[in-house]
Amino acid sequence: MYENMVTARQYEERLQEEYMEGKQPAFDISAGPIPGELHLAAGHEAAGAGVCQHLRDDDTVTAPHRPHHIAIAKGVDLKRMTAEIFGRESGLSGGKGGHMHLFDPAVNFACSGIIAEGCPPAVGAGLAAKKRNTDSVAVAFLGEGAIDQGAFLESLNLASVQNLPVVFVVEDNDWAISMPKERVTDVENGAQRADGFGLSGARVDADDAVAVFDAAREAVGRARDGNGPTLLEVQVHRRMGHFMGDPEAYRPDEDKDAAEQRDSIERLEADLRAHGVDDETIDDLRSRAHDRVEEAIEWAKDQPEPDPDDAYEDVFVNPPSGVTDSEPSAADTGGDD
Ligand SMILES: Cc1ncc(C[n+]2csc(CCOP(=O)(O)OP(=O)(O)O)c2C)c(N)n1
Ligand SMILES: [Mg+2]
Repeated sequence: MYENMVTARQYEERLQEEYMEGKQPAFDISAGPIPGELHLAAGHEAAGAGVCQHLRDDDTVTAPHRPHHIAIAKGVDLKRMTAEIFGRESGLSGGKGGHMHLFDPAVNFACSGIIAEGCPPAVGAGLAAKKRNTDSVAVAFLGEGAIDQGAFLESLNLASVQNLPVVFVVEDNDWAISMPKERVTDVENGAQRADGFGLSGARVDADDAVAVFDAAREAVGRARDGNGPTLLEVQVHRRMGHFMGDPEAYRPDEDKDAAEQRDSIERLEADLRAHGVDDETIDDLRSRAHDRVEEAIEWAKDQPEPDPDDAYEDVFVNPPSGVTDSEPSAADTGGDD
């Protein structure tokens, strides 16, 4: 878990450097080697690592717009993920998805920029696992800003009534862009939502990665044993702006300072040391993470850009046989008048 979390943090620190190239002095979001938005997950790492530690490749994970720590913990190919973020041809989706739309069927991972969008597909994956009589599970990660979304609430209900092997993991970082949680949701503990849908609910603090691990073991175990879904809310901290370039004028300094002071990586490191893990082992894990990150970034930057002629490839599904590209007939458009 520690290696996973350090990899995610170091990876994002490097992405941040690459991202800022060419974007200053006035922030130009379209400039540089990574054009477009970039949402970093520093402060969320324990949620991804603690949950995914219990998952196998055949388990499904859907993640939101802040996906890197979860993708890394799920075992998404770091090189191809990086190439995707840099918009290169060898990226997971040929460079057409970017950082919010990573998709890796090898480990059943997908994410989306539409909040709560991952919930229904996770329920679908849970239903498929049940119908196929496998013990695979599905986990949907979402932010606390998405817990009033219909897609989430309907998914809770369906997973519960059908007793599906699904775990919903809400990463509560207290903010949805510039909107503080208490202004939009009238429950302090989002896991209470579980009561209204008849599933198990629990809330843990991600400052303590081991507590996340323990809660996730129970939730994933319940799903794998056929005992139904769980809603797990994990308190995390947003150490950065909502996205790179966010001036965070709305955010009190104390809130940001508090987020920076509670670091789950430092806490886990202290726990490991207290359990006798020595400096050499910690250094080894950190340098393995460092080398992996550097290798992925160097590899990705060396990959070719996509051919502009392929811009429309893989954007829509191929039309079913019998459907052609010809002009619609008068009948299709409702007649001549
Ligand atoms: C359906 C939908 N509505 C609005 C948005 C715009 N949007 C992007 S991120 C975000 C806030 C998300 O907050 P939260 O779910 O708490 O995740 P966090 O960014 O804090 O990790 C919103 C409203 C969106 N992507 N999708
Ligand atoms: Mg949030």
